[in-house]
Amino acid sequence: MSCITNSDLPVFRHNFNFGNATCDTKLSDLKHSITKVVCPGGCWMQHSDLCGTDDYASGPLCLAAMHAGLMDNEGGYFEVFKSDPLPMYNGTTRFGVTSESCGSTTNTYSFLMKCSTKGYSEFSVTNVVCPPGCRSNYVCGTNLYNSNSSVCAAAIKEGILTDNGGAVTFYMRESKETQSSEILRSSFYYVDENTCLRSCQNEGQCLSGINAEFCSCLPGTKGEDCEIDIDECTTRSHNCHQYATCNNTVGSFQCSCNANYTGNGTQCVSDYCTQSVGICQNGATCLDTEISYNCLCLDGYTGQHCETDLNECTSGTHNCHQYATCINTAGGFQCSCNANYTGNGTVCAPNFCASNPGLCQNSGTCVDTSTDYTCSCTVWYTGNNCQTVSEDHQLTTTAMTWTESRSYCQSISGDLATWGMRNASTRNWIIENVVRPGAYVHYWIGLSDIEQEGIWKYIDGVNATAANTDFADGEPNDSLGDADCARLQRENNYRMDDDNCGQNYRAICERTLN
Ligand SMILES: [Ca+2]
Ligand SMILES: [Ca+2]
Ligand SMILES: [Ca+2]
Ligand SMILES: [Ca+2]
Repeated sequence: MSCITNSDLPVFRHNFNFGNATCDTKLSDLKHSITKVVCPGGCWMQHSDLCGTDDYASGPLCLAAMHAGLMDNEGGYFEVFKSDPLPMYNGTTRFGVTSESCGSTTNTYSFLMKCSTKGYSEFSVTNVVCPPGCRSNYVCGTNLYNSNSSVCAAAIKEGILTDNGGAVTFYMRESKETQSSEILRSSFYYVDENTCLRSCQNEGQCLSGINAEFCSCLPGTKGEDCEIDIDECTTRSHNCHQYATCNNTVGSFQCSCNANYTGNGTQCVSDYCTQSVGICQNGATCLDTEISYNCLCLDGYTGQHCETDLNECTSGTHNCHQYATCINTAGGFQCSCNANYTGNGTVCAPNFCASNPGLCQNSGTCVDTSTDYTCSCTVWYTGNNCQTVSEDHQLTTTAMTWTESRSYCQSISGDLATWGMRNASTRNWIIENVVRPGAYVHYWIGLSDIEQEGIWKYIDGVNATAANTDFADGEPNDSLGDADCARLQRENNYRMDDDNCGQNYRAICERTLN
């Protein structure tokens, strides 16, 4: 008979305790070789499927105990043993309970210990009474016995029982190979009272048997002396977080959160932002996510890490005025009013006049408009910038003194006529085209002898001569002794004469040459 290895054994559930039965509990509900049972009262019934006498194949557990004489209908405590099946079972009536006959079945249940009863109990310490004649029953192991072994035959082999039978006590030894499961494999041994001397490693507990000592290993270790560390990391029996690294240690393991995560190893949360200061650029806010991080960019930046400046000028997100130029900057933009415009860039107003001194020529007045500018020209000039002469001479429309007339001519950016009077052909042109259409007799011009009597001088500083001045015959004659201002007087033609400056006449105003 080959020895069944420990790993072939059925699993043994630590903490499983069948202690409390009900009247409905069947013999076939028993999972283990030796079970301690407490039955309630009132389980008697007249008809049932109870089969067998002393050895039972099937039926209610508590009713079988009554048939076996272990308790009455008040209930009670007893042990029930599983052993090898019989060829057939006979029915009888005992203690008021009737059982049937039946053929062979998988297990035999008995309240009397059998030689084939296996050392397999849910209790760590179990007392049994072995019948005689168990020496040849199945045994696997030495000192420490596979739980498939006959508990009585093992006791005989151990030397604490003869083939005559008797009471023995055995101990379960649980082989705790894993931390994560309650499913444990089992074996049993017999104890002596001597001190346990075996050196168990890794804090394993020494168990003292009759002829040997054993190590009961802590979770995380295995082996005869608990010398083998279980690598929880490679056997995947660790509980490290998915973002943690498992590090095997002797007897245990450690979980440490991966880079950029923080926690105790079984719980790890993203911690990128704290551990990677500055990963979000340009003043961005870093936000941890479950597996990574996000950068919340300030306005004006874009990109995963906010590393890219947003070009507001090309993307059209700027607010520069139509008369401004957009200038992209890192993190923003600037608006600069174009040449000839002034303002803050988002509002720009025309500023042509101040930006361009002399824009309007010839004493023209510059006025900015909503879009550009206009020039308001003197009467002598025209054109967008007053650059073109429009006329050289103009008659006053009101008769005034010589001085008043001169003031008027000066008020329209001219003066009384001088240069136009000194050139004969020009003078004649003025007479034919400017003076005659006015059709008055007298017109003041810019010539007088106010500074020095008898010395006639134009108001632009040029002295009058016979060549440049066309006084009428016999003039000037200073009539009444106070004729100091010159005028044109119509006879056949217009010629010059002197007259009292206080007379009210019209006058010829003239464009002042630059
Ligand atoms: Ca380990
Ligand atoms: Ca920008
Ligand atoms: Ca005079
Ligand atoms: Ca005169």
